[in-house]
Amino acid sequence: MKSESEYASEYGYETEPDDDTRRLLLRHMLVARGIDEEARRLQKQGALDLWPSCQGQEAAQVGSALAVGPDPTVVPSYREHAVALLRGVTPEELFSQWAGRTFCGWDPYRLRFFPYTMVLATQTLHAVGYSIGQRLQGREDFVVVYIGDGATSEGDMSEAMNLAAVESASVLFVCQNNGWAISKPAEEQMRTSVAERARGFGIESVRVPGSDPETVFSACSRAAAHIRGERAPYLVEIQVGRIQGHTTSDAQELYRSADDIARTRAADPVTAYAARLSGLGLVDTAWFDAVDAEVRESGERLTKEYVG
Ligand SMILES: Cc1ncc(C[n+]2csc(CCOP(=O)(O)OP(=O)(O)O)c2C)c(N)n1
Ligand SMILES: [Mg+2]
Repeated sequence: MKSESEYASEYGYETEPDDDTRRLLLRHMLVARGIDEEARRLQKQGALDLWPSCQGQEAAQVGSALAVGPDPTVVPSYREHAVALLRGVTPEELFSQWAGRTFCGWDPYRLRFFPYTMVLATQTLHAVGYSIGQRLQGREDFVVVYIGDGATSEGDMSEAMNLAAVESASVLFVCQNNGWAISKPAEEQMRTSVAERARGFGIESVRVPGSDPETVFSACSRAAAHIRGERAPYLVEIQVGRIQGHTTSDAQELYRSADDIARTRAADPVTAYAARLSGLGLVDTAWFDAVDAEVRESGERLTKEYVG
């Protein structure tokens, strides 16, 4: 069997991001953070019904989405706003669902980004079925499905992993383990890592920290090369921190220690990566100002639309 790096070179994958990709990683992380903040503000003003923040999970989402590129179909859960924006969903399209204006908001066929699902883990079966269907139609690209740690406790996830393994479906499972299912800590939900559980089903897997987008990018690039080379599923478990509560209506300080929340905020992947690329001289003040201006313009547009 070939090594993952052999697959990577055969399929033209970069497993280490170059400098342009590094800037792109940071840019998408900053945009996602800015749009997330705008959504939280609008929800507090009653313009959105609910908002599950992705703050703290930007490195995991942007690193994985950039690594797999634009071709695979992405099947999200409900918190993958950074992936949505990267795939070309506009902030307006993204917010319209959370304002109750539409069931989806974007064109899932054109963007190859499925509608969000609120029913935990159902999307894993949709993803495996879609992948098998694609293969039957002679279309071979793979499917990326996102899932949270808590949702892996649903039977659907076990069925999906087993089906993917026996059918050798080209599916990349990306589990963002933020340590919480609303107020239930992950360590009270499982005795092994999600990555280890996947191996029990016969799926190759890896567990990586989600604090650095480059680590995630490399892991997912290798996973993508493996899936394309072996025509078999793969699971990447990414350990992330949840900076905000479960949604805007959750008061996490009621069940989470102040120390734990402070530690997660201090390890913010967006500020850490911004500092790192600045330190390397890859971005400067003018670069940050341009990204800020773009985010501010979107924010003003959205405020005008929703608040007037
Ligand atoms: C089938 C089902 N059961 C319960 C819920 C209620 N619920 C919504 S989110 C959630 C926790 C999910 O946690 P996790 O999968 O870790 O995702 P996270 O919100 O942390 O990203 C629960 C129990 C649901 N939406 N669907
Ligand atoms: Mg969780």
